[in-house]
Amino acid sequence: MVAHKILVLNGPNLNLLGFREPEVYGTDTLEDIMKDLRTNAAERGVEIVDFQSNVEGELIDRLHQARGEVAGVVFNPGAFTHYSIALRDAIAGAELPVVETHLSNIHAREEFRHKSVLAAVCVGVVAGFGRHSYVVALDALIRHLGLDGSTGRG
Ligand code: CA2
Repeated sequence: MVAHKILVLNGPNLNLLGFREPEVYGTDTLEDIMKDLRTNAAERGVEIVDFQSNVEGELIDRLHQARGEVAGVVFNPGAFTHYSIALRDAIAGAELPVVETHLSNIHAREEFRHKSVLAAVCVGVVAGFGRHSYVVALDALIRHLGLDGSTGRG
């Protein structure tokens, strides 16, 4: 395992960021967000690998592949958050710390978004800070893993 490598995984429709519904999701593209995150991570000695897919099975395959490849995962599962038991099983099986991450505050939105079927198998959840959610999630994961020189979980 390469200890200082973190996977940032993005689920369905996140490839549309910056192009549609800017009033909900802002004007930054996913590439803008990933570029900033890569710079932020590099300053802390961490390498980011990222992957986006609209296909549930591809996200599952990427989680399987991540085992032994990265130290942890920042994951915005998009709408799969609310109903994908298959992704929940993949996260549990990956035996990696995963931080569920959302741009929007899912609890302040439609009721069907309040429920996450993934949160219970993640180490934590960050939601509601727009693009900064990814930075907060990355920071929390780095600290959780003790990559910042701390002892881990806090
Ligand atoms: O707030 C988040 O990050 C979400 O994971 C975003 C998902 C949504 O289904 C979750 O409930 C919360 C949506 C992904 C982005 O979808 C777009 C749709 C149209 C235009 C731009 C993005």
